[in-house]
Amino acid sequence: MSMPQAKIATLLGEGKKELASIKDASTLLTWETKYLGRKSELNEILKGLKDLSPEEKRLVGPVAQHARETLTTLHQEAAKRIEREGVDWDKEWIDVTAPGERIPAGHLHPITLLENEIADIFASLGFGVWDGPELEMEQNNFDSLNFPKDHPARDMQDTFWVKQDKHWKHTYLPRTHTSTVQVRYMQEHKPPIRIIVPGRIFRNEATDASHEHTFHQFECLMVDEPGKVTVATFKYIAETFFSRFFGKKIDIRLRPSYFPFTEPSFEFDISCVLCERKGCSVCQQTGWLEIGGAGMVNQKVFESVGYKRGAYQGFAWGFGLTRLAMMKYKITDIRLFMSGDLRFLKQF
Ligand code: FA5
Repeated sequence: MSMPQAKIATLLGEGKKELASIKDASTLLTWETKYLGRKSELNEILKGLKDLSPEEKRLVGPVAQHARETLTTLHQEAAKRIEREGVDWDKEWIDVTAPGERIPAGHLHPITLLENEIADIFASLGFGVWDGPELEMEQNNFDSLNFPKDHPARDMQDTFWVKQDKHWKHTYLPRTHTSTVQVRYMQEHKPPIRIIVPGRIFRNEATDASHEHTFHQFECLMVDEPGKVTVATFKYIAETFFSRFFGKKIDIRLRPSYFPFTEPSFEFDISCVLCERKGCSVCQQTGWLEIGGAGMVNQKVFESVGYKRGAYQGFAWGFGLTRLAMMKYKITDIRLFMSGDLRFLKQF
């Protein structure tokens, strides 16, 4: 046997023998450098093949290659063995019966939860949910709802006016109530109508514990032929809704009021959910809580959406959804809802 073949056979034999007794990764690395590394004897032989005669090359080449492949395979097997043996099974056990770790996930905002709850109650009374844009035409927010041109609600105290673009055909504003959607809906649909409209609205107001500039309202509109939807229908629907919402019998009280888009108009109160009309600090000892405005839709509004005067009759009502949330969850500062404070939001 010529020199290189003998050397290769020795390397193969010694390599195998040493490998069998290696028990840790760093010794394995030293072994790899010695037998398979760039400066290893085997590599030197492989590099030297080019200087051999064709005859020698034919004899030595395959033997050297084979030795390299064999040592490489043995090295891989040893690496796996060492990894396996290196695991401390006493520490590395898994309790497959342990409960999983909860992945942090977001959830719906308390106002959205309430909107869904309210929509469910109204759905059971035959009402559908409708929506409208938050940036609205002055026409739909005021004119079609019979607000006079000089009505104080249009001035800077109540309305956020946005910078107008000269290409806009209409004057736009962030809507100041959800009653805009009454107009939009009736422009596109003929009675019978039974809809509710939850939505965000904007008012240029100084804020305090019970006033926000951005808050949620809730509109309800029911229209049909004359005589089918009356104030009594409104009272029944309102009482049924609030009793289901608060999970106890709630009474409704109407007080005369004024809204340009309803005639007659009323403010409505519900019996105090905390003291049941005995009088407490929340209802300021009156036994009643102010909750919203309502009335029979003004015939001028019907005319503005293209209905014939006298052809239909119905009621509309709107209430502060955020205020309702405060009552339901006993929250004393309205500003918490829009604060984005996770300590508050995580409680829902
Ligand atoms: C309206 O906005 C009428 N569009 C309601 C209506 C609809 C009347 C249909 C008749 C027919 P008002 O401005 O009163 O009305 O607001 C309604 C409710 O929104 C109030 O009762 C109150 O609960 C709530 N609200 C008003 N201003 C604020 C505020 N700054 N912060 C929080 N809630 C408010």
